[in-house]
Amino acid sequence: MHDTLLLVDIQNDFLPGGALAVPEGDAVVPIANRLMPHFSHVVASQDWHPADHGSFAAHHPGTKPFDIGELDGLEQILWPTHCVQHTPGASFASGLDIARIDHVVRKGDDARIDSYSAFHDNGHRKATGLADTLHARGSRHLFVMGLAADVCVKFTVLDALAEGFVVTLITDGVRGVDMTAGDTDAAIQLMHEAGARIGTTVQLIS
Ligand code: VGL
Ligand code: ZN
Repeated sequence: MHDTLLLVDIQNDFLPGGALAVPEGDAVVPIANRLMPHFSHVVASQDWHPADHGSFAAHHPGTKPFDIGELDGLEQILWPTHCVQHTPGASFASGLDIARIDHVVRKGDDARIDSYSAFHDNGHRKATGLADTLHARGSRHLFVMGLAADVCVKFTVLDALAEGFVVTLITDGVRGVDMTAGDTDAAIQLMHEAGARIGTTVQLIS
């Protein structure tokens, strides 16, 4: 058994057909299902925004999704309205075997604060509590996969390394938004340079 699998934002809105669809985002669902039985702990993050969340372009007159704007003094990519609390888009992907998830961390639930990382909001103002939960359980090695590689997975991995966890990025288990071509490859390179190990599903289950 491996230590802890961290599933980042595998939610309907990030799958094809969703409000903020990640190309091939649905490909990570069977990979997560295949991996979960091989881990002692499975933790999932969930992007969980109120309808009036300040990251939504709809709340910034004169802007459109993917423009750069501002939120509470921080530069903010303005996103399509996504992962609104209690809507189907915010639910875990329909095919995901959620019975195997033993802890869920919700983020982005304050309208004035966005949180890409599962550990901290973007301004590093407040911890989500995930690091404490994992430390309390004795988790030391996190295996990270999910969506989106170049947004929430990237910041989650960088924070996990900063929190002192050993981190393995499961490369076939991530897909990126690629707002600019090459963003996903650059994100994987950055995570690796920051100290993340690189692994694949086949390596982990054989
Ligand atoms: C995400 C953009 C906005 C993600 C969340 O899960 O990668 N991306 N909110
Ligand atoms: Zn979001």
